[in-house]
Amino acid sequence: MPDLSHLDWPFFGEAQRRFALDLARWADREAAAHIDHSDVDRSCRALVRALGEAGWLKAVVPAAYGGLSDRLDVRTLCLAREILGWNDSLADFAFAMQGLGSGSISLFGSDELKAKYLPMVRDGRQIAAFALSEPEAGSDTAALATTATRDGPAHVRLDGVKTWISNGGIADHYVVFARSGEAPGAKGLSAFVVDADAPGLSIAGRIEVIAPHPLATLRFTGCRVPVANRLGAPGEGFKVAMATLDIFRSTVGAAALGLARRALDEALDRAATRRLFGAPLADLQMTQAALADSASEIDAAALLIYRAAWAKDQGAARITRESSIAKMFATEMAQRVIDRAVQLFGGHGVRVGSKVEALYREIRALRIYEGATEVQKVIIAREMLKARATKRLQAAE
Ligand code: COS
Repeated sequence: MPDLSHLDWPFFGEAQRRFALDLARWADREAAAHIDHSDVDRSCRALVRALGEAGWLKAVVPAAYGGLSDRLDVRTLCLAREILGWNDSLADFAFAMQGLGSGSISLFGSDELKAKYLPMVRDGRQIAAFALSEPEAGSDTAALATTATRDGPAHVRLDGVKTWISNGGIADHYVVFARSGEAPGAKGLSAFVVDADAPGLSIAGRIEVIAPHPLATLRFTGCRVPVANRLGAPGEGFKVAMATLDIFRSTVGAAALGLARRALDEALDRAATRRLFGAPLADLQMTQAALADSASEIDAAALLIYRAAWAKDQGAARITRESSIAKMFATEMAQRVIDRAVQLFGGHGVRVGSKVEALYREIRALRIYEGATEVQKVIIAREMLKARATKRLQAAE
């Protein structure tokens, strides 16, 4: 089990503490039985089903649809990803995608869409996905080119290509962002829920990555979607994407935190048990420095993540700056912590099949997806500059 002593921090209430402890025990007992890293499709299907049946996916939907709390509780989402990430990154992936692929529905969907999709997502009977990135629009969301054209009174036609879509190929629905043309750039996008079996939607290819998980390129060719499947108002798609990412970026930081904690646990075991120069590795001050640096950075990241999550749960309209800081710091920190752990393991650290070798591959994508570190820097700086400009304007009035 991971160290959960931070549950004593004042960020958490009794419900979150209980959820975290119960989930950690469940993951310890149950998760491994569903995971085979050489067959990620089957594993992810099995994990989603198991997480749903055990009730953990209640954390990704609001209470009105069988969830745990009235609004998505970001601290609970973060705790879940931290704990599952510590356990196995595929378990974290399966949980996280149910959240990201349904978060926009919870936040912006009509009552009908929520009633149709959220209970199935919660029970693990519907695999969810989020389709934003395109071959020519990854970091620059406002440049996306997939089009949504009106097709009769009640439908739109989607045409274009989406890529790097997690759960692509196994998802039952995709939340798709497309250019609906109300205005240029960010003001002319809309979001739609598209069922995986919609005519005109096909899997153009699967993508292999260094830490395998279901990932694909999707092609939309005259894919007909009911207008009623739109999330939010016409032209509001950019806001739908950003508001969803505001929540889930903190949770990416939490997953990185889980991977880092696991690396530190592995490093501590190694330092305490490996002997060299006639003494435990842990007696060398260079080892102690590595362990101390990792522990300090882990605590700092945890404080940033749960600060962002807590702020949203207290009712903050936006946590753009806080969640970007948390995501950037935690993912970069985890890469450093895992790298130190690999170093302490020596040759065993790069041996295929060792835990730290897997962590070394698994952490890398977290510094890129849901906004690369460089994008987070842009967002953080802009938020500060915007705040300064607003303050000056108010002072001048
Ligand atoms: N919540 C709600 N609204 C938001 C928002 C947020 N977090 N962020 C921006 N908006 C609003 C803005 O307020 C603005 O509306 P107004 O003009 O009415 O104020 C509008 O959306 C456009 O915002 P902005 O001018 O910042 O748009 P940009 O195109 O300049 O955005 C960034 C640039 C980098 C911020 C954006 O493209 C981004 O986050 N990119 C990364 C996307 C990503 O994570 N990709 C990975 C794929 S997902 S796995």
